[in-house]
Amino acid sequence: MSDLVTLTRDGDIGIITVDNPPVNALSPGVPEGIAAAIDQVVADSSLRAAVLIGAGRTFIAGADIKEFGKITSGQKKREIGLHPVLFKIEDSPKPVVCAIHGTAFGGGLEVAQACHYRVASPTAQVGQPEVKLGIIPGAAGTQRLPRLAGVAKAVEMCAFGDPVGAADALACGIVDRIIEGDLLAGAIAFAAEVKAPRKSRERGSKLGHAAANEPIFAAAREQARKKLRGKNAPLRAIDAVEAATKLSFEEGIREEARIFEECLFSAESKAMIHAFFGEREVAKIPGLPKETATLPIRKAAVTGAGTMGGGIAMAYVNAGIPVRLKEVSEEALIRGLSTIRKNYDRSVSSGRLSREAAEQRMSLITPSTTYDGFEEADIIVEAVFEGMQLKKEVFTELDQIARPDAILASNTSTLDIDEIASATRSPHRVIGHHFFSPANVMRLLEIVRGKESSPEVIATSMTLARRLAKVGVLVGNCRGFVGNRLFHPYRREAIFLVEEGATPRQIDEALYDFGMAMGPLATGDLAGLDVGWRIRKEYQHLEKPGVRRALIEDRLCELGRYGQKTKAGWYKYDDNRNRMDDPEVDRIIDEVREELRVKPRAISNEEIVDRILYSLVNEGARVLEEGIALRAVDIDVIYMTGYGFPTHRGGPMWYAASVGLKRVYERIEEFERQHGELWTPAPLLKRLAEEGRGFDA
Ligand code: T1G
Ligand code: NAD
Repeated sequence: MSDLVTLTRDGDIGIITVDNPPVNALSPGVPEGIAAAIDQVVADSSLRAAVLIGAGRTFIAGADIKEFGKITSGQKKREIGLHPVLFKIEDSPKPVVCAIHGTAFGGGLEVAQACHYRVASPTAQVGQPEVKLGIIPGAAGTQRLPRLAGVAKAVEMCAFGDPVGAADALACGIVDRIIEGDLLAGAIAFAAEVKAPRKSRERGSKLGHAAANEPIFAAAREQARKKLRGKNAPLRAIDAVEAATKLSFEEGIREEARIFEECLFSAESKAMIHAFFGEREVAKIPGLPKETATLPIRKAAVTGAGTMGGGIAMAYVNAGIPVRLKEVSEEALIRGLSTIRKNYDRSVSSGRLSREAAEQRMSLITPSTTYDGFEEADIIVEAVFEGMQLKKEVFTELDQIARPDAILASNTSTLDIDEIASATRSPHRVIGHHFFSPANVMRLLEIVRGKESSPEVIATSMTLARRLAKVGVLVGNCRGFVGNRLFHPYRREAIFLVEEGATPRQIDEALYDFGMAMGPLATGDLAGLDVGWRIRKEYQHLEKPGVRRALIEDRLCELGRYGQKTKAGWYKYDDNRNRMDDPEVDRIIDEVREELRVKPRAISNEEIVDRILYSLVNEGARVLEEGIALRAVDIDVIYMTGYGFPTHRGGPMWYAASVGLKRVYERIEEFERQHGELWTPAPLLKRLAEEGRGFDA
């Protein structure tokens, strides 16, 4: 037996413990260890049953995802998988009880399903999240789960991949008992009670019949196409569960294996596995030791309760951290609070939150028009209008009021963090915390280090991001940091393409079809076109004379068309924020084209996607070169968690590498010949294209 799996005993019950930190993944040696332990239990006449449990913080969290890359790159042959050990467990003549705490995910839940009984701690979660990696369950999860939990539940779990809590798992038949208190003791007691094994694969009563199942599969496919647009694995997972209702168990697992293999070698899966590890990689900061001290964050304060300030306050109280929320006037405060209230009411009415929880969170917000109580805060986040002078005034005030060890964070989208910090006596505690709209929803937190930001303030910010259920990405200080700096050429090219002949709807639909959550122009309307307009005016003096500038959006703002907040921007909006084409915009576009003496031309969607994405990638190569972004994967994570870039495309830099940097470089050179110096290729991109390498390789 490997040292990853041990067998001990309690009376006549064998205890099989999987101990493969950090998450007991089914790495090489673990399945073999479990199989050996089962053999020993079966052979040992003094043992009448066994309990399978995980050591540490969780049960088995799935197959070892790191092994997949080795298989798809041909480094390692795909073995026969988990089936032999699962059959060994299921065919054991002695009952095997699985004890679940933490997470039983993917292959972990499939191992649990092969056990004869499952007990769980009240906080345990079970799930088949494989589709979040662009694959489907590959160890009979799509075959045993419908037999245990019914077809509808199995489809929901396998196609959407979200975890299920212990109580729900008990209700639908996945778990047989919830164990309060000591899980191992409860599992041993349960094992002592059960008389005989019970094979999940032979429990066909919940498989239903074709007529009843048809509408379940149809509804799931429709929902998957809508909610997981562009992703193939969810649809294939539904196919596999459907196979379970039509084929024998043996035929079903063969069909599942065929689909699994097809998905595993797909670009979608490689991109989503890149995204999975990427979200973990960005938390590792070269040169910032793991043991760097972090400051306790028990109380927070926010200045400005506008679009962002309100959402930031919600992010804090959602994490249980009380917030003081300051505005300039009662009127502005009431406006900010009512937006927060509306957001919570929406969560309650959609069932995502209980009324009680909503009230509890609202009670953690202390509204104010003064800085009273700010001296108690461990962190103060500034979210006032985007203007350097105002920000510096506010930071000078905060520097006077705040406790000397409190962190001062700015939510600026573009402004120089070092200049803001220069308005204080303690720049070491100033840092950028750039949330994304809506701040209580978007997962990204771009953490902008100033040249004086201390290691403790950086480490605290990275840890705090996790606590706020955000993905913290550390970036350097420059105009627009990483996200918005790359977003600038991304949106600029979109507007140029309109000036040259495309319509706003064509632009947005081309990027939407590519997989973006929303097109670049509609996104502008959502965030507020005035934010970008203020920034362009703030930096006008830095613009290189003679270099082409996008005009239409400034024209829209000059007419007060700020987007959704004014019900008119690139589109017009009804009270329910439904987007409609606006002939007034067409008139403005024609007017600008005339001024520019541009004869509109037909533009292909391929050119639209290439120009808009490659302008971003080119700028991405520059921020990498400058060290503003630590790794290309950081840029990918920023765009997938903050800008609606599709995870099945892996992020802009991964996407470019999957197209081939040589091809991307040649296309950019082409655009440079057509459109001039705005398309000068980044030296890094040129070098990597010539060397035939990827970004982080
Ligand atoms: N394989 C390899 N490494 C893993 C891993 C896995 N399954 N899960 C986590 N890690 C690493 C992770 O990269 C990080 O490493 C460390 O563990 C801690 O993770 C046959 C084919 C379990 C909820 O999709 O959802 O089974 O950065 O920071 O926030 O059908 O990890 O420290 O070096 O995320 O407490 C299906 C994936 C696999 C679950 C814990 N299973 N994991 O969250 O810690 S496919 C999954 C998670 C499969 C079968 C198929 C989470 C977690 P490092 P962490 P956490
Ligand atoms: P907003 O106009 O919606 O809100 C700004 C609020 O600040 C207003 O309610 C105003 O009354 C208040 N305010 C102004 N001066 C103040 C002061 N001295 N003390 C307290 N409150 C004051 O703007 P917003 O969109 O929330 O942007 C706020 C900041 O967040 C800006 O720096 C912006 O660049 C940044 N940001 C915006 C977005 C976005 O999508 N809107 C995204 C990320 C970052």
